[in-house]
Amino acid sequence: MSTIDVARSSTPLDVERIRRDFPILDQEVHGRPLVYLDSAASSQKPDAVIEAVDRYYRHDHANVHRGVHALSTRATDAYEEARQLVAGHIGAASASEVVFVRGTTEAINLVASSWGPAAVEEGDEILLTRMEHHSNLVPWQLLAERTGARLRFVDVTPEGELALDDYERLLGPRTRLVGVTHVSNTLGVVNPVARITELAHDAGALCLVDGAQGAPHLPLDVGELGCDFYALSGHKMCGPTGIGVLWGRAEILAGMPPYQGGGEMIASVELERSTWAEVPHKFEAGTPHISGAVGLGAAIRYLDGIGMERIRAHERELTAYALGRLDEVERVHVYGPREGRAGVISFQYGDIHAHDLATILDRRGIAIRAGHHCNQPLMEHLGVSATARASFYLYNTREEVDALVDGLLFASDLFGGVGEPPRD
Ligand code: C6P
Repeated sequence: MSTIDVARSSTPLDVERIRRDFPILDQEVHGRPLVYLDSAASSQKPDAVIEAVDRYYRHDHANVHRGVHALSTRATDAYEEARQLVAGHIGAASASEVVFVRGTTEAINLVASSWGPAAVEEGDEILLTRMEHHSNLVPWQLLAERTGARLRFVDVTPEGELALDDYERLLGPRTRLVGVTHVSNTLGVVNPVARITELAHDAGALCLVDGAQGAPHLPLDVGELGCDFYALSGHKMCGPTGIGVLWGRAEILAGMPPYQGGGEMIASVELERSTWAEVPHKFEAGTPHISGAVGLGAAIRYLDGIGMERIRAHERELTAYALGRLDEVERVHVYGPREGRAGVISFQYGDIHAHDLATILDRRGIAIRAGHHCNQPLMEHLGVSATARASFYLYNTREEVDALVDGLLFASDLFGGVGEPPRD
């Protein structure tokens, strides 16, 4: 890194400038300025992404890898350039390790459906954690039903971190795969996936990382993490919906059978049998989401232009500020650790139901999420059915955190005070 790069990487974000890149943020909701605190569900999109998709459809659209005409060549180039951008952004050894899918959910289903039946036998174990999103639970339940494999679950500590001692205890000679979220979408905890992978490999298992909440917010290098698969969703990192990535180590992807059959994924087809294209095309049956990939490429250019270290630093600072402000409000109970967390804060506010709270805040223009966050087993572990959740991204400000806190106090007044939060 040059001195200029070092200085740049530590320069705080000019958030007011960044906010001007996101046209949707400049609006009123129920007569108040929008305060968007739901980026963990889906992030907003900068002009650069909206314009890239618009430009693609206005000038370059045709099907990819099929035509020799100019538009098809341009569309193919744009699609494959997006793959290169993703590869560079996540530290992949080669763009051919980047498979375009619909999102994290499809990426994990791909691995469970393709790698799973070929690699997992009755009595083998898939080791997951109690903080996994349903997307990193249900595909493995389906695999376990098909194969007779056993699912095991690493515990979560009372502080909301992964219990690494429990992890080491559960890893064993029958463990075939460890599936872990990089960042919990409820607890906000950033899991030590490099260490988790190292231990998985020592036990002879592969490691799949659910990066839905990691990739948008953390500098990423899959080589450094050492994992075998990394799944991410474009729509949570400033890109369009319906596009995401499965990254896999080349030799593992090469050994996996296709996930879906159809055009584009074949080398040759006879009536009774076919041979497969090379990775990644083997896993991209049918016409792909070309404009989505183009938009994701633009999102990555945008994020890299700002710098993931700076985005992470901004979110750290904002999260610390938000935790401090929430501490000032009596009867707020925050889930997850104080330190080393991402910009996701799940909480209870007294005995106000999370859905009521989210509705009251919405009337003040504040968007938070309420519910189980597709984390039902974790909710059960926490002893609640739902939490309220505020989540931040590069465009959020301290003033928005203040608006959230004011909104909580308003809700308390509305109810004539709040009772004790449910205890975990
Ligand atoms: N979490 C949330 O509000 P998809 O839907 O495929 O883009 O992402 C699924 C997914 C997988 N893993 C984690 C850790 C996630 O947080 C998500 C999506 C959203 O928390 C919607 S439930």
